[in-house]
Amino acid sequence: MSLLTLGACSADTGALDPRGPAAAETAGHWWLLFWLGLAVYVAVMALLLYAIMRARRQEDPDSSPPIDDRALFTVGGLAIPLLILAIVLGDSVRTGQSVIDPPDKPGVTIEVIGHMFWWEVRYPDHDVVTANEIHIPVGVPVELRLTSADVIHSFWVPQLAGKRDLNPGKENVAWIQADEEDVYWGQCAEFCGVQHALMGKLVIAQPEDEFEQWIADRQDPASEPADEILQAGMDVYFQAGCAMCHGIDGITDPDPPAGSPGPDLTHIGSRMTIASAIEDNTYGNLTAWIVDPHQIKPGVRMPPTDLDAQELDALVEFLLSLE
Ligand code: HEC
Ligand SMILES: [Cu+2]
Repeated sequence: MSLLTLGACSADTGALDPRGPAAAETAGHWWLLFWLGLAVYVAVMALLLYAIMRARRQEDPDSSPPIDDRALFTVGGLAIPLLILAIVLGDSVRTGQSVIDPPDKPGVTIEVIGHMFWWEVRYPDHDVVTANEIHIPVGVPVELRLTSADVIHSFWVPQLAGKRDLNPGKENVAWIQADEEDVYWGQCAEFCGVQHALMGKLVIAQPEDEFEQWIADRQDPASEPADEILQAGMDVYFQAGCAMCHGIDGITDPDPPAGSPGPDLTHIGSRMTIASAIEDNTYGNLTAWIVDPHQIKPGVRMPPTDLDAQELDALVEFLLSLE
């Protein structure tokens, strides 16, 4: 597995380095809990120290003036904890509300369908299908419609928003917004099987015009390969059974419907990563993946292949030509 892809993201990918409104609210709540917890800890430790010193200083502890038990109980045991709990409850209700509703009308709607162990990504208003790399325009709320094709998964891009489950047969709606252009790393956050830990994704936040261009490029179907090697690669693609699980718009017909077994490969050549964002999309990685994906993600739902070097080369060239 290569961590090179993570190099493309910002160094800190955690929830405490928020880059969107929902994540900022959540981080704010986290800091409130942290500072309150720290204050209570320091106060309790100070009292403990005070008690120890006081007992040591006196030869006969019973001679010291009695502590006013009632005041200690009402203030320290009741009033202060109630106040702290009220603050925490109030802020957690407020945070909960603000992460549920987007600040504005969503700019784009994206359907995300969880699979063992990758993410199907569809832009229903634009007729675009892709996988694992979710492009969004920067600065606008993006509506996510989340479902699953098999077991429960959970959508989590820590710098943009909290987690939200993808359930089979029931749609959950969530929203994300990125305030800065960047590539944000995400992970499946609900244990879904052997390769759960390698079920990553990238959210690529781009300026509006670049995003529109990306969408427009993705709407073009692939065209029949012109050159001989690519043509041979396409033949291998069909002979090796890849088309049973993977659609290539314009080449495999009919295009597989939502929930199909493998990621759409119409524009695989232009993706940065493969295998749900865990490897860079290079000739070498792609070749190794096709030879035996189980070397990279044991238990993955794609079979190994038995192609000779020439067939493999043509197949990989063909896939990389699909931009
Ligand atoms: C039985 C169904 C099935 C068959 C047949 C199959 N694949 Fe896959 N393929 C998958 C699944 C499932 C994944 C997603 C794996 C993951 O990341 O968990 C995948 C992933 C891939 C990816 C990475 C895509 C991405 O965006 O991450 C490529 C490329 C790929 N397959 C190419 C091929 C080729 C070429 C063949 C034919 C030699 C083939 N596959 C045959 C199911 C299949
Ligand atoms: Cu998962």
